[in-house]
This record gives sequence, structure tokens and C-alpha cells, in this order.
Amino acid sequence: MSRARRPPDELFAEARAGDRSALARLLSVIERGGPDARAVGRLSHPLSGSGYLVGLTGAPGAGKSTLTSATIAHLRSFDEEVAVLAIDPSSPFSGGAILGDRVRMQDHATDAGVFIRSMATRGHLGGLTLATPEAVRLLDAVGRKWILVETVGVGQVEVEIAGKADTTVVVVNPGWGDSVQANKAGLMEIADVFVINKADRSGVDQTRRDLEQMLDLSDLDHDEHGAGWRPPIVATVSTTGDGVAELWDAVLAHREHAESTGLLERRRTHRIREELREIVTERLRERARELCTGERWDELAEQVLDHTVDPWSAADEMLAPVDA
Ligand SMILES: Nc1nc2c(ncn2[C@@H]2O[C@H](COP(=O)(O)OP(=O)(O)OP(=O)(O)O)[C@@H](O)[C@H]2O)c(=O)[nH]1
Ligand SMILES: [Mg+2]
Repeated sequence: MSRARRPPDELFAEARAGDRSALARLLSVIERGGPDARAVGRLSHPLSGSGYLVGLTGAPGAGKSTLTSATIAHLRSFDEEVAVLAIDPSSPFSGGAILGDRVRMQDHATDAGVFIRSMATRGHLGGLTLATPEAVRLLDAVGRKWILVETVGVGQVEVEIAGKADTTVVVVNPGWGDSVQANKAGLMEIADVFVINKADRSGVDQTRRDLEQMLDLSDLDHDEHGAGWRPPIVATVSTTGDGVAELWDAVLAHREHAESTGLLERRRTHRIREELREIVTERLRERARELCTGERWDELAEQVLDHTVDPWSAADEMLAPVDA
């Protein structure tokens, strides 16, 4: 296979026609960022909007990938096509493979109705907050009706990425109530559906009671959820597939609620605004890097050092082309 750089529009046409390796290469382009990534975005945007985005998150090892794999099997039994993105905001590794996920999801590797891909930060500015929505848009544009995004971890960034789905599934395990590290408030905020996975272990009832209690205490009517939705709690054993049908029914019920109440539209509007703000911020950062070089920049730095110019005035001067 030639590694020569191919223009995004060629790859895009091939991906639309069902070529998975072209799709994988486009996702690498998005992961790298820069002008080519923007070109992909311009191609995807007009053709996207019909896919539905389901986010899955939870503590490391909660069983998200196994659950995703079981969910894929469930969807495939109805002949639904699905794309999966596994996102690891804390990992610098990329190249499309978080090994564990590959292994766990390899049951589906030869199924043309399933596309699985991992993405990592690669350390560039803006990173996954820019790349994730772009990747989702691409998968949507090439015709995937269901897009599942698995996010590893429960820190602020992870919860932020996971919470930007149309429906967000939060995966916990029995005994979750005892664990101190989990960002519980953040997870309560984004959950549309709770899953107690590893329900073959003891403590499921207690965990369910804990979750119910937390739901009783939380403000379910705030805008993110919309009035009238209380996140259901589903128990699963993802290694056997037990409970996965109920989980998917809960996702479908939430989708229907979101579509019929206007919640989905509100969420998507909110998401687009946030993304636009990210894009503008990233552009301004790039612009700053361009502006803060050269002779005048060096001079000003000297003058600030000598106390002949204050930093604010120096910044004003560097920003003059932007403010104009
Ligand atoms: N007993 C039991 N084990 C499970 C269940 N689901 C997953 N596991 C096991 O839990 C371990 C972690 O599963 P993963 O699916 O990799 O979990 P994950 O949340 O994707 O993990 P990270 O992506 O590393 O955060 C594996 O050894 C699974 O076999 C379950 O329902 N019951
Ligand atoms: Mg995983």
C-alpha cells in the first residue's frame, strides 16, 4: 500500500463508497489536525446530521469496551450499522489502536457493518476536543447511523468529551458507591442512562440504591436533561451479553425523549456553539504563535525586561493586527 499523501477529497469519495481503509486514513488526518483536517471537515459537514451519537464513559476497567462489543453484537442482530470511536484523552499513543480495545472488539473485525477506531491526543493543541467532533462528523457523513464513542476515564476532560453525546451512558460497577476517586458529581451531571456492569458480582442492589439516592438528590430538571427524564439504571454482564438488550432499549427510549421534547436540538445547538468557540480559540492561538516572533517581538521582550515598556502595552502592540 502506498503511503503517499492522497488528497482528502479522493479519500473521502472512497470512504463514502464504503472503503474502510480510506476512512481510517481520513481519521488519521483528523487526528493530526491542521489544514488537511479542516479540508476533511468541509467535506463532511454538508453530508452529516443523520447519525446518532451515543457516548459511553466510566472508570478504567469498568467494562466499557466489553459492553461496547456486546452492544455492537446486539445492533448487528438487527442489521444496524455502527461505528465506534475509542477515545483516550490521557494517552499519547495513537495509530488507531488501543491494544486492549482491539483485542476485545476483534469479534467484529471482519464485519463490514462495523467500523472501530481508537484515537489519542498526539499532544497537539486543541487535541481531542477538536478532533472528536470532527471524527464523529466524518463517520456520520460516510453513512454510519449509530456512532458510539467510548471515553476512558472519569476526569474533567473525559467527562466533558463524553457529555457531548446525544445520549450518554455512564458505566459503573458494583461497589461504586465506595470508590472515592470517581468524579461522581460530573458523572451524575452527564448520565442519561446508568449501567451497573459486572452485575455477576455482589453489591448490585446496594449500588442501585446508591444511584437512586443520588438521583433523588440531584436536580433532574436542569436544561441538560430536560424535564421528565430520570436516568434509568440497567444492570449488565457484558461478558455474557446479559442486560445488553435492556441497555439498548433504555438508549432508544432516551433518544425518543430527546427528539420529542426538543432536548436533542438544544444539546446539538449547545455542542455546535462550544465547538465553534474551540475552533475560534485554536485559530487565535495559531495567530498568536505567528505574531509573537520576529525583530519587533525580540525588541519588545528586551524592553519589557529593561522596564522601559510594560507587558500590557507590549501585548497591545503585538495584537494590533488582530484588533484592527
Ligand atoms: N466479571 C465480569 N467481568 C467483566 C464484565 N465486563 C467486563 N469484564 C472484564 O473487565 C475487564 C475490563 O474490561 P474492559 O471492557 O476492557 O473495560 P474498559 O472499561 O473498556 O477498560 P479501559 O478501556 O481500560 O478503561 C476485562 O477483563 C473484562 O473481561 C462483566 O460483566 N463481568
Ligand atoms: Mg476500553
